[in-house]
Amino acid sequence: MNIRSMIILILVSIAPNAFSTTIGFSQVGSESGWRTSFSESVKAEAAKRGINLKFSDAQQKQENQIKAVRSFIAQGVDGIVIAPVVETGWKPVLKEAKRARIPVVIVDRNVNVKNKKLFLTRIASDFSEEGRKIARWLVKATNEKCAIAELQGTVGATAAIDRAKGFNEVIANYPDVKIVRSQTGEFTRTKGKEVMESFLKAEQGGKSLCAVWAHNDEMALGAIQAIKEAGLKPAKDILVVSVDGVPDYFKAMADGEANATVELSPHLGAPAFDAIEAYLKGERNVPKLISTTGDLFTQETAAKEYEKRRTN
Ligand code: GZL
Repeated sequence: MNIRSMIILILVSIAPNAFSTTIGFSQVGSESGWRTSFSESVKAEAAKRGINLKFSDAQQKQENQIKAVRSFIAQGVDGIVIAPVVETGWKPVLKEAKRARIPVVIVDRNVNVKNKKLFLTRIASDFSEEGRKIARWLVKATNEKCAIAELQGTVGATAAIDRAKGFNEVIANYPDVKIVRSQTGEFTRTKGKEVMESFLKAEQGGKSLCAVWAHNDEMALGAIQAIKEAGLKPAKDILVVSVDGVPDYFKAMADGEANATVELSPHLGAPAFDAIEAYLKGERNVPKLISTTGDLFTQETAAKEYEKRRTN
């Protein structure tokens, strides 16, 4: 081994991070099982690639995300990944990253900026298509007649906006399929249960409800609890449909307490890191959207699918 290789070897052993790619990741929080899986998947992928990952949990607050991104810029990271909590308010900090010549990848929810050059690409599911898929299943399952209670996701979040858009686009063709109650459950189980309790009270103890449509499994699992505590059978007296495909929800479907979900892949780290690594190697033709839309799952295959996904 020559002197130069020995010096590099010694330097890498003393300061390994100095030679690996450093990426800052601003994550929304840990509000749902899906979000936790997403964070774990990104951290595992970074470790597999030897990426020095700086992870920031914003606890669902955009101001924390913006602070984290500014800190990544100040540290001179090689790339930034943002999972934006809401769509608006991103232009200033994205311009700062652009000025610092740091590539930014948006994952999952979107940012509402006119200048698409402010980020490298976005890796996400087509949330509207998720809404359309679940609406088509519900219309068929109820012979085109259903009074629906809707648990919306976080106000201003792309997933909430677009899932509602897709769902409503389909049910608009069926006059007897209607949303009769709608409120945000903030994508959490606790709030989902609380809001479902209020819906049940307002709808003759749930007797006038045909289904609950939750923008994510976490809220649906809270709604299932509320339906059971009201003395009704979830997935029978009141159908339960949702999005995410987390293991707990597959278990609920296998137990006959939920009806359907559209799976949302939490594995967004690999395509995000691919895009940044390609950019750092000089690639400039990264597509503006890399789509990861999932399939619809129902009770028929839930037990088998749960076995594949359960962690313990
Ligand atoms: C959708 C994502 C949503 C999940 C929820 O891609 O933004 O955020 O559906 C999570 O579980 O809170």
